[in-house]
Amino acid sequence: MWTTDTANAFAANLVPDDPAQQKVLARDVCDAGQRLRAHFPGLAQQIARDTIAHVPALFSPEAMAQLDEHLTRLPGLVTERVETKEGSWSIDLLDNTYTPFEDTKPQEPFSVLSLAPEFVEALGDATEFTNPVITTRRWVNRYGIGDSIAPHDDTTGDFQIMICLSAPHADCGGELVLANGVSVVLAAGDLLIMKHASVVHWTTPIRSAASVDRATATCRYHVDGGRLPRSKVLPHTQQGPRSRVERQA
Ligand SMILES: O=C(O)CCC(=O)C(=O)O
Repeated sequence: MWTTDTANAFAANLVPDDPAQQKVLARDVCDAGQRLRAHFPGLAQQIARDTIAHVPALFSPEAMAQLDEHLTRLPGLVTERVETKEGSWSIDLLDNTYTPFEDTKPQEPFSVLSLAPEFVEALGDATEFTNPVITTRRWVNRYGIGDSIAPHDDTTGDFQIMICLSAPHADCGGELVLANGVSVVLAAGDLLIMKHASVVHWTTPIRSAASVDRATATCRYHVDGGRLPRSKVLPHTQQGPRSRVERQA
């Protein structure tokens, strides 16, 4: 799923000055790739049924903490704060340039993994997109206490992944809820594959008891002939309540 070259590039990018740590991280990525490959037939079925597929504990929480810290310290990082009545969160823009896929050079470790051709090809197969990926967009969503992403329908992009970098305990909010009745609580190290473009989705607010913020690194893939930019925010009143507890009441 990830070649040795990709795994080495990830590690070299994350800890350039620590060859011993690079070896450990590169081996972890290769192992994760092998486990992921074994899961793929089942993941394709999950996506067809639920529009998303969840791979718990693909990476170690320790590696994710390192990656998270690395991504927050990227030079020149641009952060957008989105404040709406229905939800507020922050977006660290990793690459918003919509450069053609074949010309996109990963500038940080998350992009090394998410742009690896072998991985992108497997994602295309699992989500049943036969046209080639022509461009991507990458960012990190960050949710502090009280934050949540407002209900929205991704009107752009064809498939997407999220790697959870950090998440509070499952009791502390941050659940991703889809209007098709599917929901998922991510933990640091989990991978989510999404073909949910037409499904409204949101997250539940992070509770004050949370000891860490929630952060999800995202890569959205656009295929040839697919859907290019723009996404709209919808009111909770239209698309469902903010929290699962309220939803069940
Ligand atoms: O962080 C999440 O779980 C959801 C992110 C999301 O819905 C999006 O970026 O469109």
